[in-house]
Order: sequence, then structure tokens, then C-alpha cells
Amino acid sequence: MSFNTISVIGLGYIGLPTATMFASKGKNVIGVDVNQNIVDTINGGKIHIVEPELDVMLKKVVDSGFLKATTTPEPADAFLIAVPTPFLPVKDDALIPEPDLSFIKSAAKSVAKVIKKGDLVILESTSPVGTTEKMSAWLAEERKDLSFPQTHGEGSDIRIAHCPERVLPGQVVRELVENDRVIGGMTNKCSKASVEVYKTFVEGDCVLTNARTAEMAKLTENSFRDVNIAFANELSVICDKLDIDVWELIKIANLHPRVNILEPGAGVGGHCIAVDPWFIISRTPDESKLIHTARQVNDYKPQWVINKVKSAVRDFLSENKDKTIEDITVSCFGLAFKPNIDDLRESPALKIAKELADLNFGNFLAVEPNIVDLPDSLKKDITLVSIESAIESSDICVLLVDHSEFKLITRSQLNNKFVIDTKGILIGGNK
Ligand code: SAJ
Repeated sequence: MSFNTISVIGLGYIGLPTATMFASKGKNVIGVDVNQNIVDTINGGKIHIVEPELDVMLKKVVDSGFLKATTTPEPADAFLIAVPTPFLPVKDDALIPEPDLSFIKSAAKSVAKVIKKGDLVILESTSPVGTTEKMSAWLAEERKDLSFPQTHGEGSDIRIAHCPERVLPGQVVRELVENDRVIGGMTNKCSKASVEVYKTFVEGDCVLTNARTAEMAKLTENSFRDVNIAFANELSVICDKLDIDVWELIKIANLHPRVNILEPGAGVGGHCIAVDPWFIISRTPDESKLIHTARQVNDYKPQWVINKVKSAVRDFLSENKDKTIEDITVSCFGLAFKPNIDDLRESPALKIAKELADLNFGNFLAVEPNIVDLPDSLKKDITLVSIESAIESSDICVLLVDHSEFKLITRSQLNNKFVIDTKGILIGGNK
């Protein structure tokens, strides 16, 4: 068995680094994306996402001809599908969002046109349990001339597996190589073939299981983190009410050898932790009580922060009777969905800033050291400024993301200001 030509379908945050990695090891890689601009950018030797080290690697493999991008699949020996799995917009009466598998379905249908006997199709996208089997059924529907594992087991013409991506944005290049990989084949042969593909660059262990367990493993990892962050967020709300510093509390509790509480914050953002638990809840709503509650606790946190800002505004106005809301300057420190990245998508900090903008403060400022310009949708309401000018002119400072730059701010710089510190930035050390 040899996999010389590898096709990666979906050239986003996971697909592009994965395609680049295979190409850097001398595989012929065909990257496929429905977006012509993305394809053109990649073929021009550039990347359309922000990921450290990837730009240099990609330029090299495009220049040397090992990676080319196209909008329609071409024959290959292995196909890796790394397309988004968002959830569908929630209808008024439905409280649990349903996963949207349409991107996987259309990727499968397009791949079906070019697969041949002996090929391997791997689903990398984070997916609800049973999706790999569905994908295999969609392929079988299109290709009645080929046999698939659900009907022909080990003897099938096409091999199918789920190997979920587990890398952390910002550290993708390192983690792709070093992390252990979960390999969930629909049969043993499917798993073995997948290991051969990943061993091209994976230095971590390839752990073999079946497709359903691999799907659930990925959802479990992100739900575990969500539940643990929810515990920290709930503690922060409790401590606020009881006048206890939650950061000191967590530090003390974590001294216990079997306690390791995560960090509270402005909410849980990004495209994974806040989404994937819903894939479990929507399949097993009655059995997923803890996971469901954790989602609700984390989703409520931005609103709690907004309420804290509103209460600070009321306190400010009662201390300054000659002033109105138009005299107040408010600054949000951080807009990204987590520290030290420029990604504003699905960001609780951004959601908070957008809602606060509606309160029509005299001046509404934001500091986000990782971007040079605000998105157009925010420009009307928010002014992007430096840390120094935000500190100088603000009456109320809302610390939303613990970017490294903000950790240098000292308590004395914010004397006489109302401060809502969601990340414990002013706690500890000599502050
Ligand atoms: N957060 C907290 N407190 C914490 C840790 C995180 O509030 O103690 C917040 C962050 O600020 C952010 C959100 O949670 O808003 C998610 O950030 P993250 O760093 O926990 O995770 P992601 O979404 O960047 O990446 C996760 C990772 N999963 C796990 O750590 C279990 C990554 O390994 C996965 O590959 C990725 O999801 C994915 O693609 O599924």
C-alpha cells in the first residue's frame, strides 16, 4: 500500500497546515477548496490564515511543486476532509442547536467523482457520532460500482476512517507533528491505512480505535475543557457575590495535589469549545445534563460582564452627579477570542464590546494589540487606541482578554478608575 498523492479537501485552519505538512515530506498534495480566492492565494505561495511558521513552509512547498490548490477534486490515493462543521441557526422554539453536516456531504459528493478501488477517505472535521458512517453512505450512494466498509467490511474497495484534528490554533505546526493522533477506522484495514498516511509526519503515537469512538473522543476532549471552564466561570460569579477574589481562591485550591481549576474569563469563544459539546447534547439531550449546563454557564458569562459594566456606569454617575453618560469614556482591553491571537471570530470580548457600544458612551475605545484595524462593522461605534491612551482617558476599564501586553499594566495605573477585570490581570505579583 502506498500513498503518494494525497488530497486535502477544505484549506482552512486545519486543512492548509495539514496539506503543507504532507507536501513538506515529499508527498504530492492536491489541496481543494471551493473558494477561488483561497486557491489563488495558495497557488501564489501565500496563506490566507494567521498561523505562525506556516507562511514560510507553504511558500517552499508551492515553489517546489509539491502542493497545488484547485477548486475541484482530482484523483489521489488518500483524501482528507477538513471542512467546517458549524451548527444550524437556532429556531425560536429549539434550545439545542443541531449540527450542520452540509459541508461534509458536499465534500463527500465531490470526492466520490474521483475515488477508485484501494483509496482511503479520512474525515478530519470534528463531527457528531455516526457522521463517518453517514459520509461512507453518501460516497456509496454516488459510487454503486465500488464497495464500502458498511457493507463489505475488511474486504471493501474503499477504506474509511475518522481521525479528528486536535491542534491548538497558534501552535498548529508543532502540534500536528508532536500530538498523539486518534485513528478511528471503520475496519482494521481502514485504521492501518490511516496510520501509514499520518506517519508521514506525525511523531506522536497513532492510537487505534473505531470511527464512533474517535468521533466521541474529540467531542469529549472539548466538552471536558468546556465543563472545567464553566466551573471556573461559575466560581467567579459566586465569588463576586461573596466578595472573595476568585483568582486568589483558585490559586489556593490548586495547591491541592488533585485539584486543577482552569481560568474564568469573559466567556468561551472560538470555533471548537463553544460548539462541539452541542454535538453531544443534540444527540443525547436527556443524558447530557452536565455538559448542557456547562454550555449555558459559559454562554451566560458575557452577559454577566455587561451587567457589571452597567453597574459600574451607575456607580460612576452617582459619584459624579454633574455628569451624564455622554461624559463617560469606556475602554475594552482585548477583542480576540483568546490571548495573543488576532482572531476575533466567535469572540465573547467582541460580543461584549458590540453590546456595550449600544449604550452610547461619550467615548468608546478598544485596545487590541494584535490587529491594526477594526472590522468595518465596528468602526462606527468603537475607536481602536493604544494601551497608554486608553488608560489615560478612560473612566471605566473593562479587561476582557489576558494578552501579554496587558499583563504589564499595574493597579496603580488604573487608580481612580472603575475596573472590571475578567481575567485577573491586576492580581498577583507586585501589583
Ligand atoms: N478559556 C477560558 N479559560 C481557560 C481556558 C480557555 O476562559 O482556562 C477560553 C479561551 O479564552 C477561549 C476558549 O476558552 O475563549 C477556547 O480556548 P482554548 O484555548 O481552550 O481552545 P481552542 O478553541 O483554541 O482549541 C481547542 C483545543 N481543545 C482542547 O484543549 C481540549 C484544541 O486542542 C482543539 O484542537 C481545538 O479546540 C479544536 O479544533 O477542536
